[in-house]
Amino acid sequence: MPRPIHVALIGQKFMGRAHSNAWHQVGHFFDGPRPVHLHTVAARDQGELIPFAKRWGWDHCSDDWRSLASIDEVELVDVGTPNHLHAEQALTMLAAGKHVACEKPLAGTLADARQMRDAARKAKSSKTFVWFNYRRCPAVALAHQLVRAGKIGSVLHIRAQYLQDWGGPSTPMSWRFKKSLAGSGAHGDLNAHIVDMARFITGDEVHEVHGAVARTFVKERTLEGKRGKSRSDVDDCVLFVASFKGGATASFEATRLACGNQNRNTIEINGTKGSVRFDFEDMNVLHFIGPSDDPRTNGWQRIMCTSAGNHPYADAWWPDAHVIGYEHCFTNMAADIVKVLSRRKPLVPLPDFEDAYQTQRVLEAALVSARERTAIRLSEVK
Ligand code: NAI
Ligand code: SOE
Repeated sequence: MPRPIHVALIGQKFMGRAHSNAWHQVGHFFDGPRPVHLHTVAARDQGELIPFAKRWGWDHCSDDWRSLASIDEVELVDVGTPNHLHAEQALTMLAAGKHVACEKPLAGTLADARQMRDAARKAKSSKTFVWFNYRRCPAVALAHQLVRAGKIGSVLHIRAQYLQDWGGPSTPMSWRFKKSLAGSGAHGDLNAHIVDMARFITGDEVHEVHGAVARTFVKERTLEGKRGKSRSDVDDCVLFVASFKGGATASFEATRLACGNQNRNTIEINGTKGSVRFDFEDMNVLHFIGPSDDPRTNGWQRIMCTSAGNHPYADAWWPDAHVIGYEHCFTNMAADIVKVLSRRKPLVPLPDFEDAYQTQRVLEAALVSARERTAIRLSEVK
């Protein structure tokens, strides 16, 4: 019987549930090289911890996340807390010799992200992972495979948008609207995902941000429990245009105020021979157009990415067109993490701290570009 991977988790709300589900389900759906054991969950609210641990199958719980560092059995610590905590928690766990899987964005600030990248470089026996979960939508993983195999030729244009609409004035204050806790608003939250997807699918890196605009439309928000108001000091939207080293032009837009768009994470990539297009709100589908011999039938193909043997991760799930959802991408990622911790290759590349640091540099370049109303070369962002 292979040695189990004992996992500990910090955070027990939105991502706490998504990650608990992934660690719980991975052994049910994937023939992983090692089983996963849900060892300990840590978070702030002691009252909620015991019922949470029981519900999701964690053996232990703690209101002191630092205590995880001294549990010898624990091999991997999974960080699902607000952005300002990522650096301290990851650094502590790396120093204790743990592997770390951290939520995105890597950190709230470039300085924190750099520290995390440096610590990961030093901790040679530890692996790091960042939960850019959309890489593991089968359609996005397929786009990566097709583009890397040259099926659309050389990449010319990347057009990515992440549009949400939950951030109106009636949404109360939370850590997501505080710069000191989140780092930025829609930008770090949503542009982080689409910058990662663009880099992942094309394999190319941003060379320059040519211009950017950031806006905060809702400047103060009601405190939970209606105890007055507090200033919202993050962006509600950030748009920027960029070019990649290979020459492609790119546009990115993230907003929390695009009425009618609830989780519209979309990317279209046009190459010299074809294009791919993905929309998370129809996440099982990849649109593809490639060269055709017959102009009469030339047009976009709508590919249902659920066919075992043909589409990434499809073997683990259901028969053709028995579609999967949001949570499955986290389980797909957990399966790849288990592979890497067993010295096997993930199905498609996993982002580590080094990789997520490159995304963070792009985010920083866009923020500086918006603030200074100027173009920023990535080589200027260290
Ligand atoms: P949340 O507010 O729902 O949960 C945060 C959790 O952190 C809570 O359990 C809270 O108790 C815990 N926490 C806060 N301060 C703490 C402290 N000092 N010590 C220990 N625990 C503490 O936040 P959510 O939505 O789960 O976001 C967490 C992270 O996940 C963020 O970095 C966010 O950007 C990322 N995220 C990623 C998503 C993805 O698609 N990959 C989706 C949603 C969030
Ligand atoms: C909220 O905007 C949020 O939960 C983000 O934090 C996630 O990263 C995104 O995937 C979904 O929306």
